[in-house]
This record gives sequence, C-alpha cells and structure tokens, in this order.
Amino acid sequence: DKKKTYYYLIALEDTKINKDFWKTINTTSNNVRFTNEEQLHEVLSTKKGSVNPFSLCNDSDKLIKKVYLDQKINNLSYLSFHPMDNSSTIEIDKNSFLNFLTNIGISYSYHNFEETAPQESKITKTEEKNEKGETKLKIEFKKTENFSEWYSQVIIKAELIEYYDVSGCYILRPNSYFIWESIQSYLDKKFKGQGVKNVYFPMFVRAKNLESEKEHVEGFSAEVAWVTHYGKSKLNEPVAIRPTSETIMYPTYSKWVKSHRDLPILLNQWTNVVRWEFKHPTPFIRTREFLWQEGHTAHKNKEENDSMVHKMIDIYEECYKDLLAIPTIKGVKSINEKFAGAEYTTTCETFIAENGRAIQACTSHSLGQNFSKIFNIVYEDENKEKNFAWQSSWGFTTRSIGIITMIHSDDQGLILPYKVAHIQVVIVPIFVKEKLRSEIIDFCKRVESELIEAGVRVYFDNRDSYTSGFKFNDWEMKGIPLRIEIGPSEVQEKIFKTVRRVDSIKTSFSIDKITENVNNELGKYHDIMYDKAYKKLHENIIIAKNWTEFMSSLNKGKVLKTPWCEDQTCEDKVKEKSAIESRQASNEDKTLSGSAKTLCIPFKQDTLGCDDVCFHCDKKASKYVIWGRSY
Ligand code: 87F
Repeated sequence: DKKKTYYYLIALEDTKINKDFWKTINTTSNNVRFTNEEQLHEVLSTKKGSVNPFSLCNDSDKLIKKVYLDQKINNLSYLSFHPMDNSSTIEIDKNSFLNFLTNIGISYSYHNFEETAPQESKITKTEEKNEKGETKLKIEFKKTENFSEWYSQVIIKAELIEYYDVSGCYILRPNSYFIWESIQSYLDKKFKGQGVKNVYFPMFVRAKNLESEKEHVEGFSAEVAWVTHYGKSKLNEPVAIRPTSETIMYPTYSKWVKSHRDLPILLNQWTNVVRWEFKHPTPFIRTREFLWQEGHTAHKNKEENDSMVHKMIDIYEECYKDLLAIPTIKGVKSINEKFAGAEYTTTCETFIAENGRAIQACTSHSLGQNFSKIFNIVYEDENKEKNFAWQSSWGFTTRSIGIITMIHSDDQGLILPYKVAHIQVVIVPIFVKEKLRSEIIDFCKRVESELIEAGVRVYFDNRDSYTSGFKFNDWEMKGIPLRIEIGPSEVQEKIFKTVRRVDSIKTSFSIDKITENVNNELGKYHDIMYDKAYKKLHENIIIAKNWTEFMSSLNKGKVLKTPWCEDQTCEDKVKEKSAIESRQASNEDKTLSGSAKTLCIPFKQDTLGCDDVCFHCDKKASKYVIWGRSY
C-alpha cells in the first residue's frame, strides 16, 4: 500500500479479488496496488511474469509479514504453479506447500477474497413502469447470447425470485414456492409408497459430532456456518448449522438400533440447509441456504441397501421426467466425484445447451457401513451376531427450480411444466370496442367455472386497466402453459381459442367439451416439452474417441461420451489439461472456460469393443463415461 507495506496473496486463477477484501485486513489504506518491478526485485529477487510463492524464500529481510491464502485453497488437495514462466507447471501437494511456508518462517491465513457487500436489486432499472403504469416486460438478453443475464431477468420478471441483502441468499416468491410445493407433494407420496416416514431433527450440531467423520468433513469444513453468540454473550460451545444431517441423525440411529427387528429405519426430512459457499452464487442453483429433502435409511444387508439407493434415484429420475418434463442421464459418479463419505454415489445429470454447463440434478448414495462404523449403528442378527448396519442417504433440492427455468424457458420468459404451474390456464377476454362485451365476459366465466370444477388451475384475467396485448406478454413471461382467448368471433361461433406457451401453436375448440379439450392440450403439452428437451440433450452428447475430438467438442459447449479406463489419476489429468487448453482456446470468452470433469458413468451402457481404449490415456477402456463442464 502507500506506506510500502507488502501483502502477498495467493488466489486461484478464477478468483476475483473484491475491493471489500482489503477492508477486512488492517491495511493502512484501501488503496492497495500491484507492486512494481523494482520492488519485486528488492523483496522477492524476482521479476514480472516470474512471480511464484517459492520466491518467498528470497525475502530474507522479512518484508512480507504474512501470506493471505484464497479460502478455496482449503478444499484442494494439490496446487499448481508456474515455476518461473508459463512454459511448465509444478504440482505440489497442498500440505507440503503449507509446510514449506511454515519452514521458511511465514505465517498464513485463509480469507474469502470474493466476499461482496450486500447487493441491492440488480433489476431496478428494468422494472420502471411505462406511462400506463405497466411494467416493461421484455427480456433484454437472448438465452443463446448472454445466458447469465437472460437467467437473472427471467427469474425476476417471472416473479420467481426477489433479491435479498445477505449475499448468496434469495427470496422464493409464491410462483416458485408453488413449484416446490408441487415437487414436495409428488416426492412425498412416492417416499411414503416405499414405507419412508417423515421426521424432523434439529438444525444445530455440536462440533464433536460434526467432526467425528474426518474423511467426509474435511473437504466441506470451510462451508460450515457456526453460531458463536447469543445476544452479546459468547456461547460456551459454538454449534454448527446443518449443511446436511448425517452427523445429526446417526448418533440417534445408534440408540434406536439394537436388534435386527429394529431395521430397516426409513426416514426423511424436509428442511433448509446452510452451506457458506464461496463460488459465485446463482439463484436456485448455488445458494448459501436452500430447501431440500434428505432421506436417511439403515438396513440389515448390502442387497436391501443397494436396492433402496437405486429405488430412490429411479424416483428422482421419474420426478424429473413425469412432473418436470426434464430428461436426465442417470448413472454412478466416478471415484473422484462421489461423496467422500459414500461407498458409491448415484446421480441424475442434466445439461444446459445454451451455456454448455451440466448440472447435477439430485443424488442417492450408498454409505455402505462407513457411517455405521463411526456412529456405532450395530444390530444383533438372528444368530446373535453383531453387525454394522448398511446405510443410504438421498437428496433433492430447490436447485430443481433453477433447472426447470434453464432447460425450458426462452427469450419471451419462463415456460412452466403444467404439473407445477401455479396457474395452468389463463383466460384473456378480447374486446373489440364494446362489441358483445358482456357476452364475452359471460363466456369467459363459463369456461372458468367448468375448468375449476374439473380441478384445472385457471385464472380469468379480467383486469380492465391492461390491454390484451399486455396480458399476453405478462402471462408468457410468467410461463403459463395455456392461454384461452375469447373475443366476439369466438362468442358468435361458440368456440374458444387456445395458445400453447411452449410452441405458440393456436387451436380452436368447440365450447361443448371444454374440460376434455383443455386436459388433452395439457397432456400433449407435457410431451412436447419433454421431447424438445430430450432432443436438445441428446444432440449435445458427442462421442469422443481421442483427446482432439474431446477438446474440440468441449470447446463447442458439448458434453462428451468417451470410452474410459475409470482411473482416478486419468480424471485428474483430464481436468487439469482441459482447463489449460480451453483457456487457450477461449481467449477471454467466459462461456467456454473451465475444466471438464466426469458427470457420471451412465447405467445404460453401449457395448465396448474388446480393443476399445481410454480416449485420454490409451489404457483399456472399461466403461463409457459422460464428461462436461458443470455448475
Ligand atoms: C457441506 C458442508 C458439510 C455436502 C457439505 O448428498 C458437509 C457436507 O456432507 C456434506 N456438502 N455434503 C454431502 C451431502 C451428502 C448427502 N446428505 C444427505 C446428500 C444427500 C442428502
């Protein structure tokens, strides 16, 4: 800074250092700048372009008192640095690197470089009203051109989300909460059909329980939020807010399970969870608090447990398909990508073609006996022998609402699957001056009441301060599946006109069979949405047999299906190489940057030839696997 105090920051390449960060350390001024060439030489005996943390051992006068590490480094197992220039890379185990710092007498601490001040609503500008008091409706960005701005506008203008002044937290408005209630009601019935019962465990967890499972907590500990105070007093023992409930529920499972007669335990809870993430937040997709259900079961043997794991991922897949009209790729995670506490992890993956990113849609884990060994969930079998229980856990979150929005919606706004739409049918009267005005209203009311009677969620938009054109745009923006238009000619011909949101197809039906025709349209509606999404997903899965094909399709924003050796280090290398090569290819084009990782090894496998080799390392291929950039 201006007083020549030196700060040494080590940040991941994609971390943006926020100006608010400097306020959190005691700089003499906020005006901190990159050091100049001369000072670089003086302090670190190095030059521009060759700065790397190993040069810290040249700082013999100890001008740099402290090193600030990017919080995200906490989650990594190894780090990569350019030694002197960018023609080569040194990989170093993180703990060895930290030992190096300690050994040369440097103290370090982790910081969140990206923390921002509370954000105000981004959208105020576009919410200005026009002279008639109507909100400007158009989305100003195209889904294919600027996906992230497009998404921000859809969720605001369709009134799914309102911003909130705690970073990473959002308000779910009635239009999106209705979707969540529909998902809850669908899944809850399916769970109960499997004999699963609902419970509620507290949201607080003591450190001793949270940390009792080292392997699984290590990678996540940076995200755990803690309550340290009440009022102005400090708690004797801080308590964590649940990021997930294994360590909350399983000590009790241990109490409940004594004999084989106490098994299975089949429990689920609908809750919120908190994970204080530092990656850039995206409403619904990555938020610091979210809603979910988490199921936790315990069984006598592996077979019963495996079948639970698969039953649950099947229910999730069906929910995406039958309720939300979203096709997914169902499979098992690679060793690198599975939940660390699990024996194996099953998943449904989706893909957003417009920004080339895959999203994990839900997950169901076999925990094997990993947790029962830690929490001592032991039962005595029929032969009086003691065994550890076999366990599963599975979760489905409000991320699904983001997935619906991203998959289905278009440049006119949201498109809702009709089964989760708060309004399924909107009736808009069309007045031509005063011609047949009261007949039109009566006609609309008749259609409305017949549909209500049949259990259709219908809204008769009789607001007289808005034009019909405005109403069309308004309901299109909000994603309402079916619009019924009734004007003078409909009244005269005893028909009604429907317009489908998903493809703008207009059809006229006779007034005689309102309910039958509308239900028919809605049924077709679901299939149209699903088929569209299915086609888009499968058009974007590209088979790659070698590295060149892989990188070329990855850089076109595709997901790749490759023959693979299933080796962990092979995946590490692909991850690293794809990050470097896509950076070179993308040239600042943000949408094409980032590394590829495996999404899943699909359950549905094409047969591999006996001389098929891994697309990357040429070892024998054992499975087809799907790769992509993901959220
Ligand atoms: C963040 C902080 C602490 C994910 C975390 O997937 C712990 C965790 O254990 C953590 N983020 N996980 C894995 C969650 C596993 C599992 N739990 C039940 C699920 C589904 C529902």
